[in-house]
Amino acid sequence: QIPKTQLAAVSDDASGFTIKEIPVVQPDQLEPGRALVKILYSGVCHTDLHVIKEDWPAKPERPCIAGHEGSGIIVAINDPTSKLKIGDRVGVKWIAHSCNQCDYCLAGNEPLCAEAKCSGINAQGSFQQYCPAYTSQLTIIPDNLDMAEAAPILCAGVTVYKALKRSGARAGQWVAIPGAGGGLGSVAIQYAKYMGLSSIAIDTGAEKKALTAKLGAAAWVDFKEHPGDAIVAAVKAATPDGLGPHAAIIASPKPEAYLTAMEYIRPFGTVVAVGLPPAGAYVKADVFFTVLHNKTLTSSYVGNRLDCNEALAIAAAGHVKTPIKVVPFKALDSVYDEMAKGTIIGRAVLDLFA
Ligand code: 8ID
Ligand code: ZN
Repeated sequence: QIPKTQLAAVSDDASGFTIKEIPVVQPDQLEPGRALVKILYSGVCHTDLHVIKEDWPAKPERPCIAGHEGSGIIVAINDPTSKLKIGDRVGVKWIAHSCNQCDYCLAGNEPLCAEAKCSGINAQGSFQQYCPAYTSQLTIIPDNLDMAEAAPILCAGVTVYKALKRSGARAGQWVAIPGAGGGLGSVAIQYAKYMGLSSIAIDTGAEKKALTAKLGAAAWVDFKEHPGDAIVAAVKAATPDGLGPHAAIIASPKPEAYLTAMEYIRPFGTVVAVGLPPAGAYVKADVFFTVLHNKTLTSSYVGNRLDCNEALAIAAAGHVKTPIKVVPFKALDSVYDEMAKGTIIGRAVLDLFA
């Protein structure tokens, strides 16, 4: 029942992509260590847009098939050493492969593995109906989690969950989330709440304000109403003692969010860099006050396999529900357009067979 051809979003250059018919890797053609995953749903992450547009120093190998929030079913496998089997519900993530033997992998830092492969960069991603995935990084999706809802957890969910852990913020404390109305931000609010944190949603527009309030944000700051440095006072004022949040998870794809965060976090606070604006973006930190106020700048890059399992389990238990809009595969172009304009509320998820 595995077809010979499939639809895939293939990008030949930075101008875009086309959805076209390409061959399906047949079971007897699968390389060792691979499984063929029938992709049912794939979230569209802003990373996919950065990748095909070549925003970053890391450029994709062409032709590239992006997509890294793919949920699907294993329909063939060539890996006798793996416990995975045909019929398993699995997720295709940003980290598509890691060696699992180097020091980074052994310590649970697979994203830093020198041999890591990334979906859309040097591995095929989930914007295709049948993905020849590496078994090394396939993630099992819990039975009781809806496949469309599971998709965004595979990147947005695990990334913000890990970033919140790396912030060191504890129950009772405050966290600012620039980008709160987007894919990463809308789940960050919910993981933060689950971890006992109060969040300050930073984004723009009435719809995102309403969404972030519904998802449990304790406060709202519209970045367009407080341009430039004016946002510093507004974010500090959103905390009960006026000192500012204990942490900030930067989930914005634009560089502006990196210019004020080190200033609005409270003394001893931590900024976690997550959003990845195009090359040439910098974090602004005044040296004197960074030292005198003992502030920390750190970063977080997706998460490891255990982080992802935890993020999925928290969602499966009902604590996190990504605000998704499921659209047909052929809508990918308009999703990218809206994403570039910043008008997507939450996360768009493609139905690969609609
Ligand atoms: O591992 C990582 N570090 C990782 C993992 C996954 C994604 C990093 N990312 C990066 C993406 O590459 C992208 O740069 O995180 C960024 C956010 O991805 P996303 O959540 O998928 O983007 P989105 O759904 O488009 O949401 C972005 C939101 O940011 C708001 C927009 O209004 C939108 O709601 N925003 C913008 I544009 N400028 C802002 C600003 N100055 C802002 N919010 C606050 N302040
Ligand atoms: Zn992503």
